[in-house]
Amino acid sequence: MTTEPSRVSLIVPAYNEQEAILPVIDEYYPYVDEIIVVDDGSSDETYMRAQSRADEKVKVYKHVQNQGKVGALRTGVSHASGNIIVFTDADCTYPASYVPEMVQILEEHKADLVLGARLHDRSNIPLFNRIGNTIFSSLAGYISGKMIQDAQTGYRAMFKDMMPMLDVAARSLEFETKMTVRAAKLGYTIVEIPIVYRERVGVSKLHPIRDGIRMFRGLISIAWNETSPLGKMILGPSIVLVIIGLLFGSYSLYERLTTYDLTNAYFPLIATFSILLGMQMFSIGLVIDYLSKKLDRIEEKVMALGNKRE
Ligand SMILES: Nc1nc2c(ncn2[C@@H]2O[C@H](COP(=O)(O)OP(=O)(O)OP(=O)(O)O)[C@@H](O)[C@H]2O)c(=O)[nH]1
Ligand SMILES: [Mg+2]
Repeated sequence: MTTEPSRVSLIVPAYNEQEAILPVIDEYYPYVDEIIVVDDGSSDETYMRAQSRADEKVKVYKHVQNQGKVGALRTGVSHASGNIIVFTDADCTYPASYVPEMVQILEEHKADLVLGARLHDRSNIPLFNRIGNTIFSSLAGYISGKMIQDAQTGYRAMFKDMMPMLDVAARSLEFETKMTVRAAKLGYTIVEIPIVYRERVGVSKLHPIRDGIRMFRGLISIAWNETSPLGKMILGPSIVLVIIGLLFGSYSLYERLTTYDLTNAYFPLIATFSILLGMQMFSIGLVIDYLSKKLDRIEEKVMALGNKRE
């Protein structure tokens, strides 16, 4: 893709992170070519403290009003001059020492998206978040058909020109999960490198329930939006069939348990038939969706090769 020498821009969204922002800047300083801190309308000293480190390498921007993490990341990317961008949190959780490995993987074109997967020292992720992380990563893996161990990590690297393809509609912390699933569904290569996750400095901005619900809704919407039209034509009716089967089935079961009788002897039959047919169609839909995505990717690659030759 790119032959120019790499220039690495680090994007650091920061919302009320006065305790952690300077250690984060200092830790990443030797590893990157540019650090872009985006203060997201903090009410503490985050901006002032970050500004005290501003130089030709460290650039600090400010949102007058809080826009959420995604807004801060987008502002950061829009100011980035590097061809490679790395996202990290402003809370000292992600060690900077993994940047060279992430960059190398991108430069060698072994991945389109590199994730710092929090697989070591998971005790530093609060228990509730750890459970959520496991559930959402498995769901993300299932939806995208790829094995993903940490879909939510905020530590990630990509070529800047990938950003339009991987930017997803999101307001908050569901952004990362949606981006990972989108990348996987579109057939981009994701490489996860296991990282140590340190204990957070300062107060967490994560609301497990609110952000969990958003993440779940985000996954459902991305699962549907990124499904090919042909896949949707088969998956849509198959889901309806399973729901119809479940309704007939539960009605019959309820009747059998309460009145010890069945008003309609065909209901259990309809239930079994609908569920089985629905599940068969669902599997076919998944296979068709996978194949059409693969064909799209091959077409994209052939077109890119053709453009290069011209
Ligand atoms: N949640 C949140 N984070 C923001 C916002 N704006 C910027 N951020 C930054 O986004 C990063 C992610 O927030 P965290 O609180 O670390 O969320 P997390 O990493 O999922 O949870 P922890 O494990 O507690 O760190 C931090 O660097 C925040 O300072 C915002 O409006 N809301
Ligand atoms: Mg964090």
